Amino acid sequence: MTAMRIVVLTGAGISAESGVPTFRDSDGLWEGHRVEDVATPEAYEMQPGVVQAFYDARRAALALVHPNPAHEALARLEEHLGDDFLLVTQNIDDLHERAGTKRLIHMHGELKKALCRSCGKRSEWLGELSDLPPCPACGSCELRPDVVWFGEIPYRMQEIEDALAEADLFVSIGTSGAVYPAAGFVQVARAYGAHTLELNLVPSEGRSMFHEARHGKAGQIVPTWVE
Ligand code: BV8
Repeated sequence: MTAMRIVVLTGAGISAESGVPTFRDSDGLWEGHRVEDVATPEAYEMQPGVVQAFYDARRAALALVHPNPAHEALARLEEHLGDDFLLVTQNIDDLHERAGTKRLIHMHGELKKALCRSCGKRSEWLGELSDLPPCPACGSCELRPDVVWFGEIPYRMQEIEDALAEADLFVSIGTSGAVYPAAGFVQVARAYGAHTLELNLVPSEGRSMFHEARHGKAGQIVPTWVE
């Protein structure tokens, strides 16, 4: 019997107990803006200051937070499973990396990275977006936050779809199931015969698509599930 192949999807709820605010628990508003209105290329063109402030505030807050037992339990699971484990996160924080996760796909990008619109290269960027430097790779002044906005194509979708097709188990943790294509992964995994499990504070919008669900705080139910 080959080992169980597991694909885990995480959303903002896994970082909530670390002190990273989720998108829709604070009735989906960030300083009066809906994330769908701020996290878009149009918003970045029309009101770059608002979008830069949105990301600068979140990047600054990263320095104050730490991985919680849910992030740590997933890193232990990967140690046990090795290549039979893949973690896909919608989150742009670095808490999974800091907990030790290696086999990780940031499908919506990373807060600590900048992307060059001219040469496509990524660079580490921890400063304020209002004073982005020239691109270290090509010298152009075309850097933008390396995040996937609404209307843009998530990263590494082919790798994700290939992993979902091979998975024996798909586990969704801390996501409202409000944003596609991530919210549709459970249906893909199910179609290929995987067992599907939701671990979330409350039933998500996609709850009915999962074979099984456990509800509670990720910091408690994820370590219990992993053990
Ligand atoms: C695309 C950017 C084409 C970085 C984000 C109409 C119908 C269907 C779809 C669409 C539509 N109109 C437009 C679309 C497509 C659109 C979309 O889905 N819109 C939604 C609003 C309807 N999607 C796109 O545009 C995507 N691109 O579709 O391209 C394509 C597709 C496939 C292949 C090729 C081309 C791009 C979407 C990416 C947008 N960028 N982020 C950033 O700023 O962070 S999305 C943003 O929302 C974050 O990434 C976040 O991860 C994501 C989802 O939110 P959640 O993580 O789920 O967080 P949320 O607050 O919602 O929920 C938290 C959950 O945790 C809750 O359930 C809560 O109960 C739980 N919780 C709280 N505390 C705890 C907890 N659980 C456990 N323990 C706790 N302590």
